[in-house]
Amino acid sequence: MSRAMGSTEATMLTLQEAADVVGCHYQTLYRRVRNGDIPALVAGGSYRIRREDLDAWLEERDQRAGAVPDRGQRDWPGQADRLFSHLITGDTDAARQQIDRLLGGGASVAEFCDSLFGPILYRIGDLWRKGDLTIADEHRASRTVEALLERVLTARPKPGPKLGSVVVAAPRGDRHSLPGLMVTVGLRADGFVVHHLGADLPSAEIVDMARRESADLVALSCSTEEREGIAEAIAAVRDAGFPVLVGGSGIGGAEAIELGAVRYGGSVAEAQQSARAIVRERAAAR
Ligand code: B12
Repeated sequence: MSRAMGSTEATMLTLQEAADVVGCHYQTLYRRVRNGDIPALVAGGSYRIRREDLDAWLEERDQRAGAVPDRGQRDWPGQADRLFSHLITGDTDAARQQIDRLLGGGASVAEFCDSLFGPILYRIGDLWRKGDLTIADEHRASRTVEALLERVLTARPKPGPKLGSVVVAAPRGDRHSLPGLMVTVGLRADGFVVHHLGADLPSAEIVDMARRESADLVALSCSTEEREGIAEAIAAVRDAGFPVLVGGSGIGGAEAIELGAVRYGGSVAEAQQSARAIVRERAAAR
């Protein structure tokens, strides 16, 4: 595995830049340097870390923690099998350690959602439907996924100017908040300010929040076959002048567009692409 990038080999990083690469807090990285774990130089009164020293330390750390292959070569089905069993046995420590190793290996927020948490929740849903898992099993696993998502988000901050403001919700009658949370985490990691309203939200509340926060778009998640809530929410948000991005396992692209959405996305990666495109299109139209 190779994390070192040829063009950045001679790059000197500040502690904050190095913390961003590692995906940890500044203070954590500072402690590593003070302990002598990561080699650093002092320049102009502050620490500087050579990118190649940081890469070497990361590689060594990953090997100690259990090999995590590079992006693109990662065995997501194998990772999903492992995390599934931690979630089903309630082993939250093992789940957290697995996530931390993947974070150290550079996995993106979209990969976590689309290749790991999403497929596991689908599997849990199927087993639950067949009666092989209880509601309590599902609730425990869902709650752990929520906590792991927070962990992933904290480790992937996106400093700098914000791309825009988004309101995310599941409409009235839809109690699935997790898909919206995944989209929220994905968009925040991409640099959006996101106002996540959770599930079962009346349309008027969604519109009101979009107005108060001068949203650039509203992202609605739909996980059920029930159509009243989503149809009403799309119409209300669109009539109030906000572009609507729709996604989720309960609805397809053609139907979402027919109901008035400007775009549809089937994954967190597509949510990120679509949100960026909507913001660009709005800026160009002004
Ligand atoms: C957890 C869960 C619950 C939890 C929700 C907890 C929570 N905090 O969210 C609770 C217990 C509340 C629940 C309740 C019910 N549930 Co439920 N639930 C699930 C389960 C297991 C996981 C949902 C989830 O988080 N999936 C993972 C996400 C990440 O996948 P996703 O939604 O496809 O999202 C991905 C993409 O679609 C995309 N995306 C999602 N949203 C958006 C939005 C935008 C804008 C974009 C661009 C992209 C995008 O990104 C995501 C990441 O890749 C699913 C199983 C499944 N197949 O999903 C059933 C499931 C959704 N539930 C189902 C059912 C039937 C119910 C109940 C009716 C059961 C009952 N008899 O009471 C109730 C009530 C539903 C209601 N009125 O809302 C069915 C829905 C069938 C259908 N099409 O109608 C499913 C599919 C289970 C099944 N196999 O039958 N559920």
